[in-house]
Amino acid sequence: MGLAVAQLGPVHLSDSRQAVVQRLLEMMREAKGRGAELVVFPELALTTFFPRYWMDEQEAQQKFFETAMPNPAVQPLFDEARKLEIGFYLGYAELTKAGKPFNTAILVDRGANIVGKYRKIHLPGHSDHKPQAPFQHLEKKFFNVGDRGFGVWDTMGARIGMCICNDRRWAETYRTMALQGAELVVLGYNTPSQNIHWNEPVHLRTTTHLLALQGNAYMNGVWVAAAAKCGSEDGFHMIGSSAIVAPTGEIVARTLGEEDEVIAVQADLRLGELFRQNVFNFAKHRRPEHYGLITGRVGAGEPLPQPPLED
Ligand code: ING
Repeated sequence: MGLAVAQLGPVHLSDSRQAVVQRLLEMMREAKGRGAELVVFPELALTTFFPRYWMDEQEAQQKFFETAMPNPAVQPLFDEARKLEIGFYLGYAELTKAGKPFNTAILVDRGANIVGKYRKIHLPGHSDHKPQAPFQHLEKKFFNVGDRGFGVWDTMGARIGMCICNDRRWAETYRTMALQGAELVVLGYNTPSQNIHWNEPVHLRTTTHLLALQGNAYMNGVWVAAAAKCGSEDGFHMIGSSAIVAPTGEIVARTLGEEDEVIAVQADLRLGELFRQNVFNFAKHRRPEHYGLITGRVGAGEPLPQPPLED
C-alpha cells in the first residue's frame, strides 16, 4: 500500500483555515505523485495548537472548532482527494450538534467518503489555569474524552485503526486495535518540545515519541504512520520527527525538517502478518486470565496477594 505522511509546519494564530488547506492540498498532490493511496495529516491540523492558550470554552469553540465536516473551508481537500483518488486522515476540533467538544480525526477513503471517525481518548495536560507556566496544555478543559472507543475499519485494501497524539504513548491503544485485526495505525500529533512540569531534556521528547511508535508497532505487528504539526507556532515550539514505522519496529521514513514535508513508502502489509502469526500470535500466546489489572485498575495500587511459596 502506497502510504504517505504529510507533516505540517507551524500554523500561527493569524493563519486562516483556507491558507492551511492550501498547504494540505500541496502535500496531498505530492503524496499522490509519490505513489500514495493514503496520506496522513496531523492532529488539529486546521488551526494553531490552541490548547496552549487560556480562554473559556465558548471562545475556543467559536474560534477553533468545526461544526460540520466537510465544511466550506475544507471542501477543496475532499474535492482534490476524489479527483486524485487518494484517501486521507485529518485531525480537527469537533463541536457536535449536541454541543459536545472533541479532539477528533476522520478517515476518508479514495472516493472522498468519510468511512471512520475517532475521538481522542487519552487527553493529556490539565484543566486549571497555570499562569506561571510558559504555556498551557488545556486538552482536559477544551475536549471531552472520546466516546467512540478505538475503532478499526476495512478500507483502501487494509484494516486501519486511528488514534491521536497522546494515545500513541499508551500500549492499550494499539492492543485494542490489534485485537480487532488492525494492520495499520494512523495518527497525528502536536507535541510541545518543552515540558511545563519538569525540566526534561528536549531530546527526550523525540526519543520517547519514536520509542512509543516503534515499540507498539512491533508488539502489535502493525504499521504506524504518524504526522506532526510542528515547528514554532507564534513562538511555541513543537517537535517534528513524523515517521512511518514498520511492524518490525524499524523506522522506514522520517521527516528531516520542521516545515511542511511529505514522506512516503510502499508499505508491504504482509510484513505484519509474519509477526501476528508467530511471535505475537494473540490467540496462541496471550493469557488474559492474568491481565485483569489492566482493565480492573485505573491508577497503580498495592501488589496483589501472592499464593503461598510452597504451592
Ligand atoms: N501532546 C503531547 C503528546 O502526547 C505530551 C502531550 C507530550 C504528553 C509529552 C506527555 C509527554 O505528544 C498531545 N497533544 O497529546
